Amino acid sequence: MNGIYWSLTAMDLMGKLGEMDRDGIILFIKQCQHENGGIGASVDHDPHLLYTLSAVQILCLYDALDAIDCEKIVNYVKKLQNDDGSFCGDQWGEVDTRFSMCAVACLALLGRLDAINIDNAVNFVISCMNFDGGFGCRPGSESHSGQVYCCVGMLSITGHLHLIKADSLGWWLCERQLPSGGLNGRPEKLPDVCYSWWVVASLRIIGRVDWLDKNQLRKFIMACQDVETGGFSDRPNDMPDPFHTLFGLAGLSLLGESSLKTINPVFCMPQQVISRLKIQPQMLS
Ligand code: GRG
Ligand code: ZN
Repeated sequence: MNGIYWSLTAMDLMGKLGEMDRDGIILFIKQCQHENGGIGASVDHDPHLLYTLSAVQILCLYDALDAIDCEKIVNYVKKLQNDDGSFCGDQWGEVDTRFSMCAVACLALLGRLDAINIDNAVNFVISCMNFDGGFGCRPGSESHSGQVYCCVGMLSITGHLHLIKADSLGWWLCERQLPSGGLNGRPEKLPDVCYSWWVVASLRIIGRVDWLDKNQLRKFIMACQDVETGGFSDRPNDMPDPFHTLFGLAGLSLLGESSLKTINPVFCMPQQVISRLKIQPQMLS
């Protein structure tokens, strides 16, 4: 399910969504929905918030939310919220700020943020903020750019960005840029093209994207495109895959690439889809 979301969003950014099998994909999503409302990664796989969000995103790309039982999805998401405001990813109980983002993004796309306790959800995310302004997966966990994107995105959707230490976080995020121009996910790690999304989208949401050297980052992303297949890999000369292809293109779109549609930095979907749904996540300037 994630793979379909990554690939379709990449195609949509390039104006090629029409080349994909709309009916087959919608049928596949229907076959992945369970009685409890949740959606699995594939047919006969357990339901999980990660795939439920991807499925909702795909249906939004196709303007086809009416193809599935959305009220059941709302109930599934609602039941995964814990008393401390956090979310489990599924019935087996793992808690992570990724799931806070998945829950609120999913409900916002369905127009049903009223179904959960927003104050508790925000308090849990804020309890995962660290001294460096970054966020981890649970209280006390190390800051990681992927988790930063989830927490900043969640606070943007719920209108609570004023709770972020934007200057400290912006500084930590722009320190992710390495001499190659690429970005890493946390200190001392290798650059990876997908952080052109997790880091740059976070900086865009908090209004500090100009703190990066955009030309150098663009050069790094372009060097990750495979000349034979056209896909993007994590680093130059590695094998390309749909995940890094989406986040490479999405990063280029954030950097202002005119041959791509404009991407929404919170939902990682074309801005025209988010505008059609009349969703306006908060952004700092
Ligand atoms: C709407 C796009 C979108 C996503 C939904 C699930 C989710 C919300 C976001 C995932 C954010 C995340 C945790 C991204 C990081 C992915 C990644 C590259 C993990 C690898 O981590 P490490 O520590 O890799 O193994 P490094 O790069 O540190 O070596
Ligand atoms: Zn990566």
